[in-house]
Amino acid sequence: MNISSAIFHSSAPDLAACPDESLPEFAFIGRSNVGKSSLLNMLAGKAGLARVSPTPGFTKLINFFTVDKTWRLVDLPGYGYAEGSRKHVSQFNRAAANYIKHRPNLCCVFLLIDSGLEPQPIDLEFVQWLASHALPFVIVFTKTDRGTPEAVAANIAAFTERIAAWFEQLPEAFQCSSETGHGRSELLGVIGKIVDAGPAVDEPKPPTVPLPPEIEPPFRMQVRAGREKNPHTKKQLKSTRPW
Ligand SMILES: Nc1nc2c(ncn2[C@@H]2O[C@H](COP(=O)(O)OP(=O)(O)OP(=O)(O)O)[C@@H](O)[C@H]2O)c(=O)[nH]1
Ligand SMILES: [Mg+2]
Repeated sequence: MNISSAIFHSSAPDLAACPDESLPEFAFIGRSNVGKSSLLNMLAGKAGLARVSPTPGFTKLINFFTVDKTWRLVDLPGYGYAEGSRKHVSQFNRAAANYIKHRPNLCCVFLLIDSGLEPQPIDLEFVQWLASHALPFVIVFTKTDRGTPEAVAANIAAFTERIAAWFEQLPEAFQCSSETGHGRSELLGVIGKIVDAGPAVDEPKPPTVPLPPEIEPPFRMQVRAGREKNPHTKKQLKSTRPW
């Protein structure tokens, strides 16, 4: 899949403020700092499209980017970063969760997992939440340029083993590095297949073991309080912001 254009569309503080539902969307979720915004830029082939920062909890809005005028990449705020008042935390958690659960044109969630770390409880919990809601997702192990191939392989194997019991068929998994471009064509292949087929996707297989009925991801998804300087729009959204 070749990309000719990728442009910022808009930012939304909650589901109600999201743009029209006319285009298929592909969203990035994962722990803060796992590399969501970097991966989005790498896939779009445009450095600086989404803002990247070494500071965890940087992306706080739902950011939409239109690609080739036909589909969208969606950068979501991460989870797992503990700072900020509970009010801010809960409001934004709900926005990300609502987007994932209720956005009708969301075709696939890319769940990013840091390949440099052993399985993290919060990531496992998030997989469980996605599975329990039968939400279609693929796993992307990020930052493969950082660790040795042996360490990356060991972490991926350990993660896969931990989640295996929850699925009849494991979600597709990919490895990528936004530094080297590793994994780009594979992930664009996933998107291209869905875009070409139209918005409908196959129903995911139900989990094979009983899962807690309603684990809400707000469990620990947290964002930092304080203003986000939105680099994409000159006009800032005002009253509905959770901070
Ligand atoms: N070496 C390496 N560093 C990466 C890679 N991807 C991201 N990073 C770095 O990791 C840090 C976080 O990247 P972001 O893309 O901002 O992460 P994020 O998941 O969007 O973070 P939040 O918006 O805070 O949730 C930045 O310093 C990036 O340069 C990668 O593939 N390899
Ligand atoms: Mg980000």
